[in-house]
Amino acid sequence: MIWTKRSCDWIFLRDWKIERMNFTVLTLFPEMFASLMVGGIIKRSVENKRISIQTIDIRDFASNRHRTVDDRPYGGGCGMVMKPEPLAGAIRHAKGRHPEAFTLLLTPQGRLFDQAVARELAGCRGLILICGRYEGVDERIRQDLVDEELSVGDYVLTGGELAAMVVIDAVSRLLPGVLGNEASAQEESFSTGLLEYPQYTRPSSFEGGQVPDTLLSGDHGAIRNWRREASLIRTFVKRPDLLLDLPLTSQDMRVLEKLQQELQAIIEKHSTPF
Ligand code: 4GY
Repeated sequence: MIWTKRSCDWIFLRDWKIERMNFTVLTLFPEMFASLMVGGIIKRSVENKRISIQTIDIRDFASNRHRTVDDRPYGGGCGMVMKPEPLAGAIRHAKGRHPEAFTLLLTPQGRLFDQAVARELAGCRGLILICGRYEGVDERIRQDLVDEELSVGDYVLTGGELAAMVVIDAVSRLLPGVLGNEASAQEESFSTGLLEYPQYTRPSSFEGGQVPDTLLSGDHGAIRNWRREASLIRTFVKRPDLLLDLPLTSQDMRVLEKLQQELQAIIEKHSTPF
């Protein structure tokens, strides 16, 4: 077991034996994934063997001498569709190497990817990420060879590659040993659902902007309260939808009730005709 000291509590992290998470990406543009190795936490995690990222070029599974991977859509219409045979070959190859992996197709039609989905996927033994191009992939591929379709947002990209990188990045930082500070992913899960509180570093005065006194006070209890309240109010102002299905503490409720009373007083003052 790994135990870590956070504030005054010992927190259980997870089993000592940390296994590596494998991401296998199926793409027509494997070179795009080299960007993950330019620097930062993902590069370090690959080097430290916490994760591995393998790319498979779908074109390597094309059979004709032109290495064709696309074809015209049945029924007509503009654009091209990804042929099923090369994709099926590539997916079966990936599954053969990682039989325990979960297979995802990146598409705007998929389930919306969020932090909860990232946490779910971080529990998988491995992920196979299929990146489409052109107008999409032959329907029979999703039916037969894909476990789940996933969307990183309601917009259309030119291919699934950037979406796959979003998934790799967000899932990786939840894996044990990936973030430098072991407690940070854990810490986050305590405040799940709220937006982050404002962060400051030195100097305490910058171009007329002051760091809030509480943060300079050294009073850790007061700092914790300030941050929770700042997160709560920030979430209320920027993303009130997030507050609807969140476990709020009684102290959170007091903050919101005070806010409600103040708003009520303002509204009443301005709506009194006399
Ligand atoms: N949004 N979330 C997305 C996307 C591009 C044509 C199929 C998204 O995940 N993927 O926009 N993908 C399309 C491009 C083929 C994928």
